[in-house]
Amino acid sequence: KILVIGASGQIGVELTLALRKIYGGANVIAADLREENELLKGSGPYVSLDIMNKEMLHVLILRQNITQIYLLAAILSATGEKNPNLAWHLNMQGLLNVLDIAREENLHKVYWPSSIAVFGPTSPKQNCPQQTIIEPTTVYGISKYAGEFWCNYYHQRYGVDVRSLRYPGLISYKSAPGGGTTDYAVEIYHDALEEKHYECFLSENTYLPMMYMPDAIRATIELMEAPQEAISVRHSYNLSAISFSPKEIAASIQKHIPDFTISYKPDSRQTIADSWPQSIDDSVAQRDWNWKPEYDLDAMTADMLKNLTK
Ligand code: VAH
Repeated sequence: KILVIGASGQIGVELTLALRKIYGGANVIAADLREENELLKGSGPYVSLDIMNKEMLHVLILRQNITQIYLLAAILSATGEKNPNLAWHLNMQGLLNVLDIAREENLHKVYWPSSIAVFGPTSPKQNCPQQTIIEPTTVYGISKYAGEFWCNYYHQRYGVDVRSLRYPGLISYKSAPGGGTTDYAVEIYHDALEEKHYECFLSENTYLPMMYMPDAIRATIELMEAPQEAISVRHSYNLSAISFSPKEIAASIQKHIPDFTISYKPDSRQTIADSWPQSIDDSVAQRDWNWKPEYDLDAMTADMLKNLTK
């Protein structure tokens, strides 16, 4: 059975629904500290879980015959800068709790997301490679990079089959984003429909690596279903789809809502965004497990506006 930790979050909701479609609702246990997301209700079992309580997690895994864990619980970049100690503690100890139980109970597989936030101002801005200078400048990025080394360690030393992707900014309509710097690219669609105006907290030419959630969910499942021998990266795979700026996503929206306007009022998140690469080289993921994105900016905009209008 599969356990999804952080199942009520932006990625968790969609990943839980996708896994339940493949493996059956009863075989995917959704867990979160928060209450069950509306979209999950009725689709399978839901349990309350504090990832920091290792004993409770261990009992849950034994009681529910869990063989795979997807750990999505984390504090993201913007929130993390407001609570550095909590972000480090939760992001790090949560992963170590899962990895140690996976080793002890010999679980089949573990999935844990990293992020393009591991890269810092000294990493190449364009086509940032899988291996390069990596000096994160946010607590979130530090915790994700440290986590990558722990994943590699548990694989090398104990044979834990833990797999990871460095997600770009993710855009979705099913559930709200969780306090990241890329959240503007979700808010803008909601405001375009409700106010026909969006005040953006990043400057107009802030290019960032982004991806539509359906692509991110498919990448996760394709990685987890790839044969072990195909996986050459046990830290975390670079993953790429689209890069755009607030100015470009606004133009994409204006093709559907001509009188939509945008204004810019950069805040502290601008510094975080400026520390990240503008585009990512994911040629290793393409080579190892045939990664290929499907949504470009205009296709994402059309699908977001269609589904948010419903
Ligand atoms: C964040 N959405 O903004 C996350 C993601 C690359 C960005 O890690 O923190």
